[in-house]
Amino acid sequence: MLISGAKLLQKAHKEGYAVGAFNINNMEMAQAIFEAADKMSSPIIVQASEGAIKYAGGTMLHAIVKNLSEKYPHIPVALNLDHGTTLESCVHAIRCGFTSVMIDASHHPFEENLATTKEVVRIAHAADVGVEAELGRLMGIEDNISVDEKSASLVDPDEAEQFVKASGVDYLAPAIGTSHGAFKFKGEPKLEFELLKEVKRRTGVPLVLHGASAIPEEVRAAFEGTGGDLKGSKGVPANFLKEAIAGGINKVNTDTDLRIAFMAEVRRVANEKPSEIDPRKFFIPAREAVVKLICERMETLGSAGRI
Ligand code: PH4
Ligand code: ZN
Repeated sequence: MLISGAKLLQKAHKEGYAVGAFNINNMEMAQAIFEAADKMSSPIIVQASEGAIKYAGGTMLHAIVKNLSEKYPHIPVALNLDHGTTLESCVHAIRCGFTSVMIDASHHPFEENLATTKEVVRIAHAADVGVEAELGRLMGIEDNISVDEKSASLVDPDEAEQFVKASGVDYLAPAIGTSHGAFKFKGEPKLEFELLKEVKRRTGVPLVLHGASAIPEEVRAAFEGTGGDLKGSKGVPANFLKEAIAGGINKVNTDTDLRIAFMAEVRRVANEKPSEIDPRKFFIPAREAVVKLICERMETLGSAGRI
């Protein structure tokens, strides 16, 4: 059932687990996410970025998710706009039928971020749509960055408390040292767990971890085994994900892991059968690899068996 992201995440927040928010650009990824949710009896968030909407269309992506939610009516699912950059982008997603929107105005000054987020909240709540906002900037914490640079990129708990109260946002993404993509850390992985706990204590809302792909060794090896190059890639280790959930994370954004798992299989088939021309011969094993990865991730997140 397609429900509001706020409702879905309130349950996770009360019961202390996290829901995986998996990105889609096409039908196969959406099918894999629902199939894994069905296998693991897990709620899910399916999300589409502005890039995904540009690629496939908001009404198309909504139609795919709506269709799958009718095929699997027992699965609670929210469809989220990931990193909406403007009010107009959020309104467009709401018009397309999304049940959650992220307004990412975190690169603007605090007051501007707050004013835009407030306006999105006003419109979204009237349509029973949940709202996510972000504070701080997503970037890995590297040993060689200055203290000033580091604190400028991380969430400030005072601001988080004030922001959540004043905006009425339903869930918040605090920057605690993660970044998007396959290259998250130069040295050892490091996240600011104490800061996370402080933000949770001060805001009392569900929190979101962006850039949460783990890049499991077997998935990276499968990709590199086909001649792919992910040298130096490093994700968020599974035990860090668990610690983050214990610290208050309830939504875990995962895109890169899905892309690597999917493309490793596409590459394998292309290598093994150079004359293969049927897209289904590539996409069926690719979809299965994504199902496997998501099932394992649902165990780590504690969302398995929560339906
Ligand atoms: N996201 C995914 C952003 C995808 O423009 P685009 O479609 O490439 O954007 O919000 C994440 O937080 C994913 O984190 P990950 O890279 O660690 O999977
Ligand atoms: Zn993100």
